[in-house]
Parts: sequence; structure tokens; C-alpha cells
Amino acid sequence: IFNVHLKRQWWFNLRSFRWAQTMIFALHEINSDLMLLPNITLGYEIYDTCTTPAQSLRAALTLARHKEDASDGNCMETSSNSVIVGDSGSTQSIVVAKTLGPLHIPMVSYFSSCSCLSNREEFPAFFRTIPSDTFQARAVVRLVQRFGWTWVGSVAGDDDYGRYGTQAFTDEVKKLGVCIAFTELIPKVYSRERILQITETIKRSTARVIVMFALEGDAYPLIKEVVQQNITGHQWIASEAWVTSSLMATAEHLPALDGTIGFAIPRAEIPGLRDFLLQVDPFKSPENGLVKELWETMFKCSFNLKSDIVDGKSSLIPQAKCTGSEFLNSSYTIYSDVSELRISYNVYKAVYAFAHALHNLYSCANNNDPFDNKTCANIIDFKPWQLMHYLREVRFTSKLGEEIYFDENGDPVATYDLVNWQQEDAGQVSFVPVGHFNGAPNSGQDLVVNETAIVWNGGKVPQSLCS
Ligand code: TCR
Repeated sequence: IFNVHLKRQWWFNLRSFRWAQTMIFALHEINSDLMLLPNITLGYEIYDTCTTPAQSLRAALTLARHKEDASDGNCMETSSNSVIVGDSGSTQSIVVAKTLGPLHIPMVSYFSSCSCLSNREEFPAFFRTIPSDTFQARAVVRLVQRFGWTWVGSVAGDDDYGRYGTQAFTDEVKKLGVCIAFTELIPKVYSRERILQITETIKRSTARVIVMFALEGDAYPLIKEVVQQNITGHQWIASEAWVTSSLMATAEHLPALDGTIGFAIPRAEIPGLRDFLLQVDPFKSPENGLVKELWETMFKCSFNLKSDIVDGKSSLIPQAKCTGSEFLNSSYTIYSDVSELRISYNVYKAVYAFAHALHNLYSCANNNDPFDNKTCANIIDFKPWQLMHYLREVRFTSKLGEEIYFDENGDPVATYDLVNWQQEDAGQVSFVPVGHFNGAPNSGQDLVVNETAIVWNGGKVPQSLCS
């Protein structure tokens, strides 16, 4: 059973739906794979947790209950074990992991990057395919070190992501003798007064380099103000959450943000995914209620005109009834755009991690089994902690050739692409890869930068020195 979240927005989040579909795609691949889990079919359930911890908890508890109800009395042997792919945001994952951890129901998250989730005592059943932000902070420290900046400003979003990330960065960078010029917190609830205070700090400071750990939605109002006041000449270092954000990387923001640099989850290409995404059809998969929502969003129509008009006051009230035979591939959408697969690949890896762990559990031969009396676990009726054992040990090569395993904290090897914002002729921003970070213990290469490829804010390597 799989669980996915879709963002809390009153419109349908196409990107999150792509993630959910990628999960199904991976399951299809695994179910038709003759080598991996032969004769076993994995099923799933998807829950929309709407980026709210309460909904996440509800989904998790429903899932745990289904675990008990699953014996349905037919002749097929059906396992009632559930595992979770998710949750999405760290705040939700923390809630779910705390609730289901004691039941040893394993989770593999593709998006929750809070360093706090590496704590094995608190979250014994939590694994992930997105690196912990500890590594991202370390990568940024390496970058600062590499260019000799010793006077750095820092801005954080006021949540676990911003606070933990900034903390990890400042703690580590101070050890190198770098001075932190200022640390500012962007409030969660918009406050023009606070935004003005932060821009004042930036203006008054002589720091030329600013690191901002924040979600795009929180970073946005600050950058808007920075642009409005024409505050230029700063080299911004973006955290992963906004370094490839189309909301932030606009032509309008370029006077301030040109040359922005930061670490992104590596891009990947998943063969066959695009075709799979385009195959959805509200008639062919009536059980997938989210497909209808996709349709309504995409084609601005409704399957249920009446109810929309009753509650409708928004400008997005669908005008027409959906026929279901609209053409999905005739228009561009984030949903079917497979040119920037980053988190989608993390989803894909998370599903495969479970499949390989299950496969190893399944193909366990007596005598080499890890459990008491050298017995094997039974694939139809195993204990959650038995699967956890195999998940901890899992090591496999993905179809894309990447070796995947979890460290003792349930974290993957951290790899990032260093991305630089460069202006295209048309004024748009392109995200140009200019380096790579590999956090593997013995990779020996750590940060690799292709310096000549970088376009800096101000045209040359900025100087920012502690006096
Ligand atoms: N993990 C964050 C949420 C988040 C995010 C993003 C949100 C990450 N990357 C990009 C929007 C865009 C990384 C979390 O909650 O753990």
C-alpha cells in the first residue's frame, strides 16, 4: 500500500500528481518484471494528504487499519502488510513517522529532507531517497570555502526546513572561520514590516554573498521587495527548494538574482514514463479519482457541473462539462513535462527500494536468514520488522545505473547538481549545471566545480571578506 500527498492548494497540483503517477508507473514495471518479485503483485492505495499533518495522520491510520482488514476470504493469498512511500513534506513525515514508527511500518520518503528525520531513536522506521539537508548545508559550506568567502549573510524561512538548514550551514561554516554577517527569518505569515526590515539589513550589510534556506513561497515576497527597491550586487546562494523554482527564476527578478547558484537534486530521465503519464484517461481508470481532478484542472471543465456552481465564487469555475475524450498531449503541462525529473526519480527509487527489500525477503534461503533459528520470513505474512531488516540492507542498481542503499540513518548517498541561473537571449532564466557534489564517505571528490561555466552576479567571482 502506498501513500502519497498532494499539495494543499485549492487547485490541483499537477507536479504532485506526476509523482503519484510515477509511483504507479514503477509498480507496473515491477509487477511485470520477471526477475524482480516473480509471481508477486504489489498493490497500492493513494491518499491525498493535502500538505496537512492532520490529513497525513488520518491516511496513515487508515492504512494501519487496512492492514488488519485485508484478509478478504478469497482463494488468492493476499498479504496484509503495508509500507508507505511518503510522506512528502517533512512536517507531515514527522507526524506519520512518530505515529507508525512504533508499529514498525516502514516509510520511504522521496521529499522530506529535514535533518531531524535522520534521528534513528526518534524515527526508527523512516528511510528516504532525498538526501538529508545536512548534506546540502555541507555542500554550501564547501562552495563558500572554495571561493574564499568569509563574510556571508543568511536568510531562513521560518519552518523546520529553513531553521534546520540554516543552523546546519552556520554551525559548520563558522568552524572554518567564516563570519555570519546577519541571520534573518522570513515570517510564515506575510508581514510587510518584517520584509522591509530584512531588506534594510541586506542593504546596510557589506556582505556580498547571501545564503537563503527557504521554500519558494516564503522567499518570494522578500525577493519581490528586493527587486522593487533595486537592491543589486549580491550573489545569492539558493537552497534546493528554490534553486529550480519557476516562480523565483523570472526575467523580472533577474536584476537581483542573475547568477544565483545552488544545489539541486540531480535530474534524471525515466524511460517510458512520459508515455505512461499520457495514457491516463478518466474512463479507463475510473477508480483513480485524481484523474478526474487532473482533467478538470487541465481542461477547465467539470464532471459534475452542479456542485461547482453551488460553491463557486472563484474565477476558475469550470464553464463546460468534461467529455473525458479531451486530448491530454495537445497542451503543455507540468504534469507531462518529463524534462526536469528530480523528485519523480526519488519516488521511483523509493518504490524500487521496497521491491528489492521484499525480493530479498522473498528469496531468502534457509541457513542464511538473519532471524532466530535461521528461519526465513514468509512473503505473505511477514512481520514489519523483518522487512525493515531487508530495507536497511538493501543495495541495488537502478535502471539508470545508480547504486542505491541507505546509510545507518536511513539516508541515501547525497548527490547534488550545482546549478547556476543564466539569462537566455529571450530574457528567461536557464538552470545551467556547473558542478556536482557527492557526499559519499569515500568519494574523494566532494565538490566539483566547472568555474569557467559560471556566470556570476556582477560578472566576476564576488568578494565578500570578513574584516
Ligand atoms: N524538502 C522539503 C520541502 C521541499 C520543497 C522543495 C518544497 C523540498 N524541496 C522544492 C517546494 C519546492 C525539500 C521538506 O519539507 O522536507
